[in-house]
Formats: sequence, structure tokens, C-alpha cells
Amino acid sequence: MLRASAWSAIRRFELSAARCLLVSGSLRASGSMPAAAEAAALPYRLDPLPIFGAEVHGIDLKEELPEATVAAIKEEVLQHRLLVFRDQGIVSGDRQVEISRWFGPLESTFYKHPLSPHPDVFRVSNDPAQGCTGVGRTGWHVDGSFQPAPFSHALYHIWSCPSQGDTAFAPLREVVAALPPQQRACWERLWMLSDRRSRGAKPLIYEHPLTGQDTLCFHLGMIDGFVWDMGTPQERAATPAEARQLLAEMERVFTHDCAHLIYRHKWRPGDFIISDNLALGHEAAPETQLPPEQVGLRVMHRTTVAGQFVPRKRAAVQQAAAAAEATSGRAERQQQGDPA
Ligand SMILES: O=C(O)CCC(=O)C(=O)O
Ligand SMILES: [Fe+2]
Repeated sequence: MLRASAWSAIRRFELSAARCLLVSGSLRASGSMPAAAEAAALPYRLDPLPIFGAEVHGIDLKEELPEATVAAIKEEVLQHRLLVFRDQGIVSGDRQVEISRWFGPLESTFYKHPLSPHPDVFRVSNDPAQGCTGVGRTGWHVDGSFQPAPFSHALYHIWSCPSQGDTAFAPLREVVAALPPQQRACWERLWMLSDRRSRGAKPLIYEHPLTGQDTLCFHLGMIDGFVWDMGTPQERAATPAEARQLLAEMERVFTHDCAHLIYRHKWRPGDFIISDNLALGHEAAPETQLPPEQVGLRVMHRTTVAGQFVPRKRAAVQQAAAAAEATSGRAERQQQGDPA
């Protein structure tokens, strides 16, 4: 139901798709919003980035926005997965929390730095006196992969912008699609065990709950292990050696095989990003940790929206993967003279 309405919204945008799109109240008159709200929609310009994501111009996030504009921005996030709002100046912690709540209640699982402007704002920095350091540096990930339902959205505002220190984003649908068939079949069988074990295992490849597209639930630096073929008769824990090899392979996919798909966001003062956290992986570049004396103070405010969906594998895919494994395992054993 949700998914269908999300896609009908996307189709409305596709009708008017162009490299540079001017969204106005009149364009949105074909939608299902109340007329009064539509009339009040603000025009803005959308410049799509090469592979995914778009830059938004003409919106001041510090101001209260008409309901119709908020609705349009939410649809843009679903469609483009990453929205970069330039030239926003300083958005207060309270306002960032308000914007984040467009997407649902917030979930804040992090260490609360004393300088954080709001209990729901994660203050990230290259100076421990200013914010939490080392964030996003343990490997490619989605935020909140350890939660039963990973965060649905992550919002990032560069509060103090250094001269270096990008955040890299990867489009997970394209990453999955780029996997060679054998590797894809292997990943289809994997479930991730977060290093916070009580949270249970998550399918590595699963269906984005709103778009139905393939995506990944993962954190290459916060994984305790993998389970093969979870919930099937073939279920077994990956050995530590297998897990090490799988992590190295995944790392290689992001840093090498899919390097051409990555968007490296070079922060400019006033940047504010809204991301579909379930659709994108990300990692902070090593330069994010360079000291303030060298690159200037880096302070980023991050907010995260509570997930509503526990990652679920498409049952048919899981059964097929496990059946294929059972068959190939049997064939292999027969070749080796094992009657089982
Ligand atoms: O500092 C960054 O560029 C991103 C850090 C990160 O992964 C996060 O805040 O979730
Ligand atoms: Fe992160």
C-alpha cells in the first residue's frame, strides 16, 4: 500500500523528468494534495547528480516551509535517495530536529557530546573537545544497522566546514545489480550478525521497504559474523575465516569494483544533506580525521529517523538460494564420494 503510493508519486515526477527541474505549485496540481496546500508550494530547482542524488536550490531550510513543499521534498528523497541543499548557512539543532521529524520520530543511539545543541543531534568532529571523533571511519555502512529496524533517514549538516574531509555515498541498488552472478548468489545467502548480538541477524540483501528495490543491510566495521541460509535447513554460522574473507570481498566491492558508482560529497559551508539511509551506504573519508590545525574545524550535526521496517528477505529468493546451495553441495559431495 505504502509502496504503491510512493511509486505513484515518483511517476508524477518522472512525467516531468529533466536534467534541471523546476518544481512549482502548478506542476503539482495533478497530485492529490489539498488545493490550498498546493497553491502554497514553493518553487525550487533540482539539479540531479550524475548517478543518484540531486542538488536542491531555492529552499531555505531555516524557514518554516509550506506543507506541500515538505511533501514534495519527501518524495524527492525517496526518488533521488540523496538531496544536497546548498547555502543553508547555520541551521540550528532545533530546526534540524524539526526537519528530521518530517520523516518520523527520531532515534538517537549515540554518545551525547556535551556541545551537542540537542539530545537528538549527534555532534561529529575532528576535535574531541567539539564532537565525537572517528565516526564513520570503521568501514562502509548504513546507520543503525544494529537496530531491529535500521534508521530510515539520516540528515547531515556541516556546521563548521573544513578544507578536506568528504563523505562518500554508494547507491546500494546499483551495487547489488553490479555484482557478478556468482557473487550475487553468495551474498543472497548471507545474513549479518551485528556486533551487538542481541539485535539478531539481518539479511544482507533485502528489499527496500518503500521502493521494493534491492538494497543492503550492513556495516563493514560493526559485524560479529555472518550466517548462511538463515531460517532454512542449510542454516549455519560462517566460520571466522569465511567472515574475514567476506568482509574483505565486500570492502573491495565498495572501494574497487563499484568505485565508479560512488558519490563523494565535498562539503561546502552551509551544506545540508537528507539521505534515504536504507538505500545508500556511506563512509567518512580518512581526511575527516585530519586535525583542525591542518584543515580547519570540522563539525557535523547528524540526526537519524527511527526505522519502521525490519529488513526482510524476499522469501522466494531465499528459498532459491538455499535450494541451489543444497544442490551444488550435494553434487560436490557426490563428486567427493560422500553419499550424503
Ligand atoms: O563524518 C562523516 O562524514 C560521516 C560520518 C558518519 O558515518 C555518520 O555520521 O553517520
Ligand atoms: Fe554513518
